[in-house]
Amino acid sequence: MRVPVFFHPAQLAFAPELEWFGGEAIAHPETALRAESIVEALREDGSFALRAPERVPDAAIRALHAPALLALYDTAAALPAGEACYPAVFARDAVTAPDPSRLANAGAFAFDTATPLARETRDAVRWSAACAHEAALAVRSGAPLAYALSRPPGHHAGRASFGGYCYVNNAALAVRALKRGRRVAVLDIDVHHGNGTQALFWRDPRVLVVSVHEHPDTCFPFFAGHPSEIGGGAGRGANLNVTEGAGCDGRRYAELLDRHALPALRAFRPDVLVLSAGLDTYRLDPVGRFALDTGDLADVGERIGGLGVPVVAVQEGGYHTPDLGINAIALLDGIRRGLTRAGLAAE
Ligand code: SP5
Ligand code: ZN
Repeated sequence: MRVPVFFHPAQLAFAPELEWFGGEAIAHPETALRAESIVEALREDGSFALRAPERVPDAAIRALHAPALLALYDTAAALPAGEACYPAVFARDAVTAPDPSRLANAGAFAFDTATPLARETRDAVRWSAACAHEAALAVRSGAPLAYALSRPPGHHAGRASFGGYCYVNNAALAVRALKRGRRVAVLDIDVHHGNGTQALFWRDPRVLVVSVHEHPDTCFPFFAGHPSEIGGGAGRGANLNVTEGAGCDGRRYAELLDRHALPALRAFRPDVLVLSAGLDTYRLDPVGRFALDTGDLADVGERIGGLGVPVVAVQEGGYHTPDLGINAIALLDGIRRGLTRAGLAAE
């Protein structure tokens, strides 16, 4: 099977220049080059069918995110070329709702200073979301595996919040497109906790959210991702955070999957899995501090495919651009092998 892959060139138009974090400005790690290097590797490989997605219906995004957050992105789309808005004022205890037609209010929606808005942000984010939506539709129509080359990433974005380089929660959008009658589980293997996804399904017992990440005491996003966070209300027990310290290698990571993440996923008996496929667990990643190598990522993929459940893989982080292509292919090939071994005709 050639794995359907979704990507739209308009995702490349957004090119944040600087990351402003902790009083320092550095080159922004979330570059257009990330997607370009993955596209190039997938093209060369030949076992992937690359296509542009259809537009995602506005209603699908509006079902997930607050109107004011989306209005803020519309406001940013009117910025002059080359200008970026970095949230700088963070409303706390405001007595009025923030006005999203003013970019100075961006801080009322942002949870960090590293996630800028520019005129190209809204459209790039829409197409990034469209990839996830279309990959979900492909799996809904019977593909055992589909890959959304979503960029910008999404798993940090919540209902009314953006941050961590994320604006619209692509994986959550895929979940919603798959739901109707199906049991959907999310597995988030980005090195950072998927706080947006956790929050969006916090009270939902029908969507299991499992995230494996560096412990938030030492790693972004800091305010969420602790193992004590297990879901709320009817969703209590349908959220699982699996954490490890910096330096976690492939062997230890496999243990985390085998002992914690995979048993929880199996027990939930999902009909379909949405994989938040961050590649920033890689040993050379400039943002993450885990130590997986390319072979480990293939092994992680094989373990995930071994669940025997169709997979919608949605790209999240991963910033060591030179190796992103081989790492994405390693992960996807691993998933394909695992699915085949589990009896799903994926090869
Ligand atoms: C989707 C995703 O992986 N988002 C990660 C956001 C992490 N942002 C916090 C980064 C803090 C410091 N960045 C410095 C990296 C340069 N070496
Ligand atoms: Zn990450």
